[in-house]
Amino acid sequence: MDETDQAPSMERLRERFHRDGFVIVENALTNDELGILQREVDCLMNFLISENYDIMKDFGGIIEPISCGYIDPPSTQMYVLSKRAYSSVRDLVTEAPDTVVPLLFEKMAVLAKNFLPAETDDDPICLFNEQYIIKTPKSDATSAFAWHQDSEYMDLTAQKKFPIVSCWTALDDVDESNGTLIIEPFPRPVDTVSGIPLTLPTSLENRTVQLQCHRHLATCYGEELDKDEALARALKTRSATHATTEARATRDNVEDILGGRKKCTFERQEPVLVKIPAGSIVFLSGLVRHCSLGNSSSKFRRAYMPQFSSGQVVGEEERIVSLVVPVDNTH
Ligand SMILES: O=C(O)CCC(=O)C(=O)O
Ligand SMILES: [Fe+2]
Repeated sequence: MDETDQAPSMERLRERFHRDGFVIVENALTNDELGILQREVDCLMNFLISENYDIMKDFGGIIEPISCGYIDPPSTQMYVLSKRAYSSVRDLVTEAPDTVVPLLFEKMAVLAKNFLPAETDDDPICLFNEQYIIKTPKSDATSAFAWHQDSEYMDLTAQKKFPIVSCWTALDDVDESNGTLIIEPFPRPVDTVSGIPLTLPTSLENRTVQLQCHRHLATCYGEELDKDEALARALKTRSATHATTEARATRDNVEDILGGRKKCTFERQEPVLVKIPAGSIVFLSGLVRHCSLGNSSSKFRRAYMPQFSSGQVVGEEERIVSLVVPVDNTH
């Protein structure tokens, strides 16, 4: 059966994630799960609007459930460190049965784990950040994001040590009219002699190897494309899939590719416009280059984006960058 007829296997998704720096899982959430997130973000937005905030001007469209002002500031900082504490503070925002907690820790974290190195006692998978990203209607002038990599939000020390995965979750159907993402996949290594694309291992178990690999691919990016041009090119290649090159690809030793022992060139890939239904998730490596468009439609565009890290992210002088909440139950 052709891959287009069935959902790709997790192995295939992992392979694509490490090759391209991102992967899209359409309709990853059930309608119930989607409803929980939509109701929570609507509640937070309504609160901010009732307090006369301008979501774009005052918040840049970013709403953090715990710190946006909807609940009183937590009395201790324990929630930054512990799942139990995080869950109880989080449940003050939206109470059972509408709680986001199981969706966050049991569904999103479990999916995200597939794209991070296996956890160890020293390096548990952690919730690193959690936010909604809102684009108000007709906000095209203010709601676009420039090209960036999500790991840029961490200091350099942290960037070099901790792989992160952003789970960008569409809470509305998204396309070029309402502020979707444009992603430039990692440049792809191609054997200089045979012209055959090389594939990297599907699971880069070790934190250092995964980070080295993604960082190396990201250093091969060319100049940032002009956004209009990126959109035009993405629209042109939208229907094309990577299936043809996938079929010919050979698996190669990642150390040989990264260490320059395997003679390969890195080919620039066409930008990808994300056009997906609400409830779909784009898993983004912290190193993949992406930007987003403004919302020129007459409706809100809502997205939810928890981010997970391999290890507890600390930067210079061991300072905690954001959250360091281990997602499993033993912590
Ligand atoms: O939702 C968007 O438009 C882009 C958000 C994004 O890339 C980010 O917050 O890092
Ligand atoms: Fe981003």
